[in-house]
Amino acid sequence: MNFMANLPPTEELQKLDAAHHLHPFTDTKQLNEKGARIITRADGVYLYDSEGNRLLDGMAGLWCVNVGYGRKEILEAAMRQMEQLPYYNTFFQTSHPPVIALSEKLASIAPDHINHVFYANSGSEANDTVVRMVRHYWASMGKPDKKVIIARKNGYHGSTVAAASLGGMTGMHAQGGLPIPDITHIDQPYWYGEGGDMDPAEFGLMRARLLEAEIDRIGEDKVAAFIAEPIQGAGGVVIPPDSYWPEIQRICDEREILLIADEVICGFGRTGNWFGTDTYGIKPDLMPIAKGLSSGYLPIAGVLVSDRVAEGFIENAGEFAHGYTYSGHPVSCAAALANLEIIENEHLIDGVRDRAAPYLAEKWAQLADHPLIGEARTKGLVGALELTPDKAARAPFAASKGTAGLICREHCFNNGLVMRHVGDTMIISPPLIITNSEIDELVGKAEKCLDLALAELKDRGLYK
Ligand code: PXG
Repeated sequence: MNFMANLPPTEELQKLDAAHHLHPFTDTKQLNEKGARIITRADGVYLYDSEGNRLLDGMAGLWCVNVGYGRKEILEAAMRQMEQLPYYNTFFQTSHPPVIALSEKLASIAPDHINHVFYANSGSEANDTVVRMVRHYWASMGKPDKKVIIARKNGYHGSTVAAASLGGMTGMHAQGGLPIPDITHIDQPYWYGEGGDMDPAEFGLMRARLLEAEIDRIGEDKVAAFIAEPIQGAGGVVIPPDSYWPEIQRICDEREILLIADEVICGFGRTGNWFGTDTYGIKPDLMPIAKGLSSGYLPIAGVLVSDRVAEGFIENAGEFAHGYTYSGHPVSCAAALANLEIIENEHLIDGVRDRAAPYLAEKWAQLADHPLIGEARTKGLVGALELTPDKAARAPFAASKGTAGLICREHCFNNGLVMRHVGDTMIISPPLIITNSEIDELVGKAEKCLDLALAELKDRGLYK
């Protein structure tokens, strides 16, 4: 059935969706009872559903639509490339203009010591590449025992077997027999949730030094790398105290291990610089990238590789028996190039740093006065609100984790705002093009929905 031209009623779409479509990260039984919300089009920072509702997309899709919806330049670039060369691979000693141009472009915007890229189609694939590349690198350098990758609890690196193993979500590990061997997890720098009475700076140092302790426990000769997101996104926008990253960098500099900064969310302007590593002054050896690389218009991802690793790898690794049919897909590369051009031509990153981020920070901070909010934090254009029934104690609700978050998210959805919840933390990551008046709208709606959530929590006896 092709109903793209003439859309059937919402109910019919929902029925068909329930009959044939298994959704990611979804309890299908629960969804099918309720019916999915059908998003039919989008423009700028707004989504429209099949019932004609307009929603402000506070999540930029899934942290990816950095340049906003409806950008004709990307559409036209993809169309031109489809006409010219819709597909060819990069496996058997061939290349093509869009992948060459994009690689050169990425080398120019990446930190100075990074000049190579290996392509994938999703952040998960990029992180699977990371695991194999890092282990094969050390083996090629004559150190095959350096296999262990240290990651973080509650980190998110994707959903494939290796990427979910790097991730520190225990609920994911429980499904499908993860993690794979030789991956360990240390505690995250989540001050609000785990810092107790400690000063944030002191807490940041303490959590960073867990890396040193873990390297000592395992033995430096067995550790290949440490991987972390500059800001933990899916884990609930965990913005580390300023003391955290410099200490991690010191440890990595002193030890023979690679530093991997997962830039899938932070990359391409989200924190007010090209990369989260620029914002935090980190010098990583590898950077997985995805999402904002094409603003989600087409799937494309990659691993940016430092000169140190690339040189050793090229010299010693021989054939790297790894790659995807669509590594460096020409149409995705053309879309990514057009996307990067928009980011540059419209000075979107300066706009985040100098205008949108400070404006959001000021408005968002005011939400901390709301009776339901224990902490309101932002960095660049990501933000989080911690819901609590007791601000002073940062106490959890007397209900299973996520109950209050879900209540709040539902009110947001029903009132024209997409704001996600991770447990009882509300999070946002709007498109970088968001204007100040759209930020006003976002924060105004968030406040209204906090009021509605508070009333419902009181009704249910969860807030006294
Ligand atoms: N690394 C990071 C830091 C991510 O946030 C991935 C890797 C995996 O990317 P792919 O393209 O394979 O999904 C991600 C993805 C959420 C949510 O609900 C977050 C992601 C994906 C899906 C949902 O916050 N991040």
